[in-house]
Amino acid sequence: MNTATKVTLYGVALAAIFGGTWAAGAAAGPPETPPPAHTEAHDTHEQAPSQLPPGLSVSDNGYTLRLDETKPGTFHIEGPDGNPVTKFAVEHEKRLHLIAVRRDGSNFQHVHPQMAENGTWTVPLTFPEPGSYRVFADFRPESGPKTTLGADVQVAGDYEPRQHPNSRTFTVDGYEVTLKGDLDANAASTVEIDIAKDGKPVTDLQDYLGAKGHLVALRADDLAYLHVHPEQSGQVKFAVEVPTAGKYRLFLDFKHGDTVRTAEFTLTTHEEGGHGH
Ligand SMILES: [Cu+2]
Repeated sequence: MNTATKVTLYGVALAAIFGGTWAAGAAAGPPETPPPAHTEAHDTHEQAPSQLPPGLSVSDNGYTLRLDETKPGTFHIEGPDGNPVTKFAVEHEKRLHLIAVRRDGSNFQHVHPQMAENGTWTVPLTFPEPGSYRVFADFRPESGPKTTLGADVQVAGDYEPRQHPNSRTFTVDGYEVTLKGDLDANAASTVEIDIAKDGKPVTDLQDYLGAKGHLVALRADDLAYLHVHPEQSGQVKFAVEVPTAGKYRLFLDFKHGDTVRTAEFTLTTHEEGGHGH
């Protein structure tokens, strides 16, 4: 592949990944700057503010995550008018998904808070170990775009960060969970997950959040929260939009025997011409 082709593909991938952001930005931004028909590599620096991956900011698209400092499981989403948002669209069967993970990529939790009429959300959220945690709220207001906001919560005590070497297999409660597929930078990558128990494939997974499992993918260096879509009904298969080369933490929630369990993986993007697998 020559350099010109690479640059073009890079631009196409960026346009595909950030197409939604462009549309939202164009609607809110000055009318004299329409989005370009195609994206050149040299334009990248001009796009930085609106094209960051989701989850890196406490405030985005006019919405702000307001955690109750004394009770991190209590919070509201402040809307563009400064008031708590009370109307949310249902996505993956819930109006809001709350994810908590320590900054070292450990202690992942995915819970579904309840909202009071005034827009205050609550969920029992406990942090099992000291450290700095990232809390993400993933939602779509009825009158706004899909948004993921993140805020930090500090849990006092001696913090011993963990290393997460690359790993494609995880065992939880006797379930052996294996991730297949590679992550490619600047692209939508497909990963598929096999689940076995006692050496036999589990073929009767229950639906969870409208699919055969729910995947959260985070960029290890900054916990950017990637776009992930279930690819096919009936399979544990996902498209993951990977913005940059590097290491990623992936967390799969799956349901079997009426219990939701989480498997976690660490992948580094596939290097062209490398020895990834
Ligand atoms: Cu959820």
